Amino acid sequence: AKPTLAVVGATGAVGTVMLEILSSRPDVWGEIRLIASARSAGRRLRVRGEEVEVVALAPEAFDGVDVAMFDVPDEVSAEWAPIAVSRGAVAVDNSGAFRMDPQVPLVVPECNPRQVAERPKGIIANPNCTTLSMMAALGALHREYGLRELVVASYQAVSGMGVSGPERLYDEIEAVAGNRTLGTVAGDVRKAVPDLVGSPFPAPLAFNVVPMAGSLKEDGWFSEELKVRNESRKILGIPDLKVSATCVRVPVVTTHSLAVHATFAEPVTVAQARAVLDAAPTVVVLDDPANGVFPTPADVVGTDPTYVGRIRQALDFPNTLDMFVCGDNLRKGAALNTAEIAELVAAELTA
Ligand code: 2RA
Repeated sequence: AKPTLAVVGATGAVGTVMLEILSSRPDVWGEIRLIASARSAGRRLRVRGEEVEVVALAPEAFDGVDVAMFDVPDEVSAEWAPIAVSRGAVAVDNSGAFRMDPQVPLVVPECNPRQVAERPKGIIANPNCTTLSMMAALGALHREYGLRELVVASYQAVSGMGVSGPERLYDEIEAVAGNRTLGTVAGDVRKAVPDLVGSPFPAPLAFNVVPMAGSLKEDGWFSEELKVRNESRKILGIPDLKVSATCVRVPVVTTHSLAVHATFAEPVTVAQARAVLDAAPTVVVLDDPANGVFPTPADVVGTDPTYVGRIRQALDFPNTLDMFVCGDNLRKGAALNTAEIAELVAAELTA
């Protein structure tokens, strides 16, 4: 029989995209059970062309479930993924709760698919969308040239913060629309947007960029920046990879971008890098700037590949490439990668 899948957090930003993805991929699942907080229980959502009633998160909700995907806050995953496992499910978790646990694999199918089977806790973690948005491309280059150092600046979309991000950005843009003098005097945008109290952004994002993503940790680093470092090392299996990241929120609804400065053990030309990336099945090279060809979030949102453009050999750094990478943070950055991991587990369970 086909395995039973539970989607926990079915009504959230990633959960919504997950239902679209499950409706369009080859169908490996028997029952798909939708689980959410008690507040959302009873809602009916469409998946695979059928309406399915959302059930409340409870231990019994996992009975008979083979694979349970979690798209919920860290503390909810920390509590409930082990409960799902105790009821017999394999948990695929998209929160930060287990990513750095040495007994939990952190999987990107393009980089380390076999680690899906190494799950002593019955839990497999899905990376943070910022790291994940560049992993297919970096994994392919690492296999050929040996990645040694990674310096990135992110340009992160607001849907990475959940549904409150786009809601606030649309409100701010409505508030500033049509005012053709805004952005010319310090503080004018701050006055024009709705009160920041209650905003998910720490500063206005309309006509602005904000160099804060996630929460503030030690020594001035934000959690998103530390995730890029820790998770890149774990996924690529390079514990001593040198990484430095600056994560910035930009007024984009969906699709994260990264300016990547990557140093390799071996020399690598632009032509060689293009050939490697072209051969990577889930990477698309868009790199002909003379003809206006380069990736932008607005042009790739809603699609699955990792897009790479502006590939250059760094002028002053040996063995180093600079490039610009875009990936839909809700698809490959979250729901799609989780679905791909779950499908690897399903294949194993039905083998
Ligand atoms: C963000 N990477 O963009 C985070 C979401 N997990 O906020």
